[in-house]
Amino acid sequence: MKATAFITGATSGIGKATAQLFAKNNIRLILCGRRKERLLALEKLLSNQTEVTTLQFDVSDKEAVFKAINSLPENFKEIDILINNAGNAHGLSTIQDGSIDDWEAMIDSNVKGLLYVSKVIIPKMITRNTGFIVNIGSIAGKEVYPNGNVYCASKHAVNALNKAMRIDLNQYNIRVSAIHPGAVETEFSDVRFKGDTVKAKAVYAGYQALQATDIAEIIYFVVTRPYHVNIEDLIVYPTAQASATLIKKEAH
Ligand code: NDP
Ligand code: 8X3
Repeated sequence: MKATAFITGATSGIGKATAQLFAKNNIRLILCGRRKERLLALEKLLSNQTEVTTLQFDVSDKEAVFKAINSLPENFKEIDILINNAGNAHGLSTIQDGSIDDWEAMIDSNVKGLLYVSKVIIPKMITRNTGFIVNIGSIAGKEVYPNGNVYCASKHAVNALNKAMRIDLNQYNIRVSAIHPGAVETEFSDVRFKGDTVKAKAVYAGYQALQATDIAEIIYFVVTRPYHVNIEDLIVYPTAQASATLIKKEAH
């Protein structure tokens, strides 16, 4: 039977690459994000491979999340796979210098947004006694690095919620997995550095960073294991990376 996947943060990076790979493999898609034009362009691109619908909402807007998901057309209501991917870092500062607006943006999207989306979709999975939730964490959810404070805290929360979901949903045959990437070359650093492209580019200079497609392939592998197999937690680094803060870079 054809599976249906709900992907948050599908307009860019890891979410977009996952949507493209899922479409190629005939998975029905619900694509979410705030940028409507990108959603529509992706829908157009992938519609010749699979059925696609889009939902434009901000994950941190509780009412918008509930309204959007409850408005899904009948043929998209049975969600088999939820990819909780939407999120970003905002800023890179010491705790004493950090911006409260940045802190709130990270907690509201990376933690509360993930919870809101899950809160709507999990009951539907429970009713059907089946489902798969993939939470996109980060190495920042396993380690804390200088100036990463609140982003790291938000991803530590994702790590905890991933474990909590697996425990609480165990009795309903719902699989729960987390993937924790190291450095992936996406729009992530453009957002973190608020459009400062010099700083953003420097993050990925001097080594081969992971690409969004690398993570998409791993997500696809995880969700296509036989039903009795649950890959519960994966850290994925570029080869040049050995910890959150240690990346072997060539001089350039
Ligand atoms: P991108 O910036 O390329 O993509 C982020 C996606 O999240 C976009 O589609 C964006 O869509 C969506 N998004 C962000 N905030 C919101 C919001 N408030 N409401 C709805 N959608 C939102 O970054 P990545 O692809 O790299 O990031 C994807 C996930 O991977 C994030 O959770 C990130 O923390 C995590 N990650 C990234 C790593 C990296 O090095 N790149 C490493 C480890 C984890 P839109 O703007 O259209 O709303
Ligand atoms: C993104 C990777 O190391 O910048 O989550 O936190 S890192």
